Amino acid sequence: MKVLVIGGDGYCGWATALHLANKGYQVGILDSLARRHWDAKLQVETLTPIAPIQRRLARWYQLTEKSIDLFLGDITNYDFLKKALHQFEPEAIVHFGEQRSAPYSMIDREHAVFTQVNNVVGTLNVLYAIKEDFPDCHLVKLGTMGEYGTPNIDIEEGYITIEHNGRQDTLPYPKQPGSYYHLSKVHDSHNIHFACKIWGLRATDLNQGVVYGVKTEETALDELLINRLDYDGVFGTALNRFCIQAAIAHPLTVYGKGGQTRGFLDIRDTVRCVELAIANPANPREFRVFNQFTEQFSIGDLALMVKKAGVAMGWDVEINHLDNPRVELEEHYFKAKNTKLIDLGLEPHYLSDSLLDSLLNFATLYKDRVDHKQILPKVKWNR
Ligand code: NAD
Ligand code: USQ
Repeated sequence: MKVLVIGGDGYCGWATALHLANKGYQVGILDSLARRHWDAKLQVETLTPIAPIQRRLARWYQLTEKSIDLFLGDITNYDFLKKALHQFEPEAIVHFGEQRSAPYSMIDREHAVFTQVNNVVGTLNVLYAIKEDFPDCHLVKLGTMGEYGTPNIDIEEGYITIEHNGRQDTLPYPKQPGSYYHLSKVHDSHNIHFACKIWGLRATDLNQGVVYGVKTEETALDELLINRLDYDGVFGTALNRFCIQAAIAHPLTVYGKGGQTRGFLDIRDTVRCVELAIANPANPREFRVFNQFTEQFSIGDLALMVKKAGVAMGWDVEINHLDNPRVELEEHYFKAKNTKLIDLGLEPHYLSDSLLDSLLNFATLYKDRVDHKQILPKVKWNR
């Protein structure tokens, strides 16, 4: 089966493209390399030295003799997108290709507008291209658990059955996202749902939680295949940041009270979830939503777990509660369903002492590359 991975030079996309290629899928990567450019503009770098995409792919081919096609361009450019699709003729498209940082989207008006145009227009173009030329192609789109926000009731997988004035209906679950980035994902979900309804497209929205970890079976094969690992205050995410902070003896940066609770998953499960979604496609006209996370933790508890693992390695790990740069509930109810991917066969890697040890050891290997000035958060929600 031919699968096009949009955003295949990024953190989740690179690991997924190699995993699918390893599993025998014929894979193409489409990426604008915009993320490398945004990093350069912000003067931040991944902890790990990532090779240029062409070198990564050449090394992969040398090691495995499985070739991956490369399409360099931006999906907001419709002509480019159409040409790439005609060249590759995908049977499934995995769409990771968006601006994915909440802080980046909250820097100022320009970054908010850019994020929403890049994400919403890109996805709309993908929908139109599928509708016009590849109507049977299954779209697997990365959404986010943050689309739901933190409601005071259980979070369902995409839909909720409601009784109102004696009548009942099953409706999209209410959305209360916490940044202009998370809002862009809500807009995408609505657009994809609508396209499935009016044109009969088939799509799966993977509402993914926060991803942690760096090694997958394939990216660990060689240093040239190494994945990115972000630690800075804009693109770094909670657990990855805490492990790198511990490795350089920087106090862990818990924002506010630390009771913020989110769904989390190991990057080895990200690649497996996408594989499961592709292997079990949605039906025509179906807009399927899977909650893609394996465990939920509060940020404060994660910091304590990293501290414990660091102390066991003989390190001195401090936890700091910073003034929260975001506007979000710091203590709240959070209970989200995540059974659909398990029902399809996902066997989760749960966060364990051994994973934390390996992430801490990994961070130590590259700690000389850390720019300490990039650790503290600089973007505030309510400036
Ligand atoms: P990333 O920034 O590492 O990768 C995104 C890739 O998409 C980059 O290589 C970038 O160059 C490319 N891209 C962006 N806009 C593009 C465009 N218009 N045209 C072509 N390519 C474009 O991000 P990631 O962490 O790998 O996240 C991938 C997806 O998964 C995102 O949609 C994100 O919202 C979602 N997600 C990520 C996480 C996480 O913890 N990393 C959690 C939940 C959901
Ligand atoms: N947080 C801290 N300290 C830090 C970093 C974050 O306390 O140093 C807190 C944040 O305030 C927030 C929580 O940790 O309450 C998660 O923040 P994050 O930066 O790890 O993740 P988030 O901004 O939500 O975004 C990330 C990805 C995004 C994806 C999302 C999944 O960047 O692409 O959509 O995780 S979810 O959180 O489930 O919406």
